[in-house]
Amino acid sequence: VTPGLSLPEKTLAMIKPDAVQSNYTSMIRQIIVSEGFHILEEKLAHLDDVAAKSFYKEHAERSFFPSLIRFMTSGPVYAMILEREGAIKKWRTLMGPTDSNKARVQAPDSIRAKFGIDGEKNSVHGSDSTEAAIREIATFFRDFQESNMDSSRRVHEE
Ligand code: RTP
Ligand code: MG
Repeated sequence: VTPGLSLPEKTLAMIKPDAVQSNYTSMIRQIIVSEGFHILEEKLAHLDDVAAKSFYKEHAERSFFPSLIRFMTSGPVYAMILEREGAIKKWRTLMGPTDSNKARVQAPDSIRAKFGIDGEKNSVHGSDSTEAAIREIATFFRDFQESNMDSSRRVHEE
């Protein structure tokens, strides 16, 4: 490992329907940029039932799943591909704990503390692994190739 050389990483960030509806998109976007993330792609989208169920399929058996799907299809979302060193973990830290009320106690500077409503309507989503980031980026940005995910691989392929 070369000291000081850190590879950029990509993650999928999404502003959820509660925050888009409340016109928080540009404020959240500004925080993301000021925290050193580059926004490579961004778009407004409206998930239908099939897309929302597929996106959160890991939670299909949970009691909150039907409510989560109703919420996630209730209005437009704003999806972004973020890039920076350690993007996956750093974006989840900036989001804060899942429950917005817990976030206001444990991480008052986090986005969920500032913009979330409760344990479901929590303003933002972030991929939780490299595999999830690849899958979730492909959900919103079909043209974005998997080979672009890892810049070290890209360098070797060129
Ligand atoms: P996300 O996937 O949206 O980034 O959130 P997360 O990793 O922090 O939380 P996760 O456990 O993956 O839950 C996904 C989303 O489901 C809703 N949820 N509701 N009512 C509840 O108990 C409950 N628990 C989770 C939230 O919208 C959460 O972000
Ligand atoms: Mg999650």
